Amino acid sequence: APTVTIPEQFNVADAFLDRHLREGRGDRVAIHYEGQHYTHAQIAELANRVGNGLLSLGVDLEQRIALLLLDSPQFAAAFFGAIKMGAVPVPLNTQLRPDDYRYMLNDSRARVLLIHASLWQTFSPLRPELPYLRHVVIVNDLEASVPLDSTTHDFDDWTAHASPQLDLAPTSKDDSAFWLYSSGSTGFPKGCVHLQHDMIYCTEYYARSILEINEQDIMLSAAKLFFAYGLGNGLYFPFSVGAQAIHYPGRPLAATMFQLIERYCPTIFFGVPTLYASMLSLPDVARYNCSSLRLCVSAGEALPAELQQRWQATFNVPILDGIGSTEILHIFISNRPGDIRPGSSGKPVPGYRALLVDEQGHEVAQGETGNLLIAGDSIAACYWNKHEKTKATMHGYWIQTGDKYFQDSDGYFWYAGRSDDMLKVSGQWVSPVEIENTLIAHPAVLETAVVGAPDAQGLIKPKAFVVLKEGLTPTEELTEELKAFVKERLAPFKYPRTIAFLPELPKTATGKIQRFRLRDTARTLPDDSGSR
Ligand code: 3UK
Repeated sequence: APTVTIPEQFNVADAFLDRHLREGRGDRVAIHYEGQHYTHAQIAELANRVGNGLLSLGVDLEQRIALLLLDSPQFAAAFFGAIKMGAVPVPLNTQLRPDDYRYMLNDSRARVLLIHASLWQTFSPLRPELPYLRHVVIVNDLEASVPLDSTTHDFDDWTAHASPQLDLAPTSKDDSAFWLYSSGSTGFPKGCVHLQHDMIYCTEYYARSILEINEQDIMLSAAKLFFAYGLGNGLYFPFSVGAQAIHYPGRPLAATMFQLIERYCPTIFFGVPTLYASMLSLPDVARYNCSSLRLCVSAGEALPAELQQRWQATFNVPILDGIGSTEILHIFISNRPGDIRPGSSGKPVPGYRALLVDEQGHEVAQGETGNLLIAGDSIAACYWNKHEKTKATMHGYWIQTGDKYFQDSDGYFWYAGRSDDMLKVSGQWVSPVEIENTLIAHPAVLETAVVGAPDAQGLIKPKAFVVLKEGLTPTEELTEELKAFVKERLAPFKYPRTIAFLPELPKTATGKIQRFRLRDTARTLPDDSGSR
């Protein structure tokens, strides 16, 4: 395994931008985007302009810059340009609701927001409720034609008026570099504070050691750049070696992914299990030409063995399943090319230590299931302004992942569920409690409990058990109405895919809902069972 030594004074933007210019890679393509391409020199210059633009707005070291951007060259330039001038970019999930944005913008106290025009409608009513936000910069304003003023700027004008030359801010290797928000089962999302050295660590130990990325690679990530997974795949992995990324601003649908693969010939494709399943279920799937791919990667939730085997048999390219987290930044246990155990997460990535412990913190015997702790130097420094959650999760060198695992006799790690109630749905966190709190607001609902239920492919989807108020009977229309009710109020990926009506919920003597009994019910009974 490589050893990574990083100098005390260090700004990671140098490693990802200026180094390629010094080493003669400036004219190589960095990003393919909607039929255009941008070289490493062009992105480095645009990043400098963004950095100078931020300086001109009065942004200082350590101040947060929120990004509500689609995958694009502007995202790349904004992220690296902010880091280069010493500010701290905070990419936000573009699929969330105004309440989520109000919280994250005020919690981070972002001074500037860079937002894509297509998201303006969602954001603009919030602006009076954001006391820390001073400026908004709109990418693609032609689309929204937002009236500009002294605090509302158009990205193209703003960068055109900024100098293309920018000095690196003299940050240390342990300064904050960027944050990513991660949601939990209850309470607000937590800002994971990542440091200047974290991306280098993931690049050296995972991307170089396991994927063997190099400047010949062309990377396509279905996972968006605002996820920790996508940020590595589509941004700092390719920029760490002067390789190429394909950025796609739209929804990562199965057929679209195949079109992008055939059009741009990527060498590595990154997806989540739900996407691989829907790609494989397209009619006549073997007709798609995937011969450019040397590797595929899956993360976000466990990849069922059957999917990995069917993909390998269809396209003759392996999928490497690996587990990562927003806190640890990227993948820390992974299968390897030529060493895949289908259904498992593989073995610890060099640079990371894994430990399985019981509730008392003692290491479990080989083969026993335990709570997974990880040590490694890409772990977030803390959750921003959440001291209790930080202490409960991060213990010195070790972090509690919240996952249960066991190790087989050959050393492969097998996922065995969460220790909280959180669900991973299509690679995104869904909180059952949040869905329950939404459903209970519907006038027909007396009580509800949401659990994860596996679909035909073995992938988990949220399922709601609902007790209706006196005198109401379950109907097909009501089922659809309840789904729509949740969809309107929460981010669209959070709605319950199935709803089962029960006369009452199973409870303990003290009145606590017995979720484990509902989970078993979800596993053994068909979807429409349980109607009274
Ligand atoms: C679950 C997995 C089984 C697990 C992520 C790659 O998913 C990422 O980050 P998140 O913060 O979620 C972390 C949690 O998701 N999980 C992720 N991958 C797997 N479970 N098998 C897997 N392969 O519960 C973990 O704690 O959204 C993935 C790279 C960077 C990431 N941040």
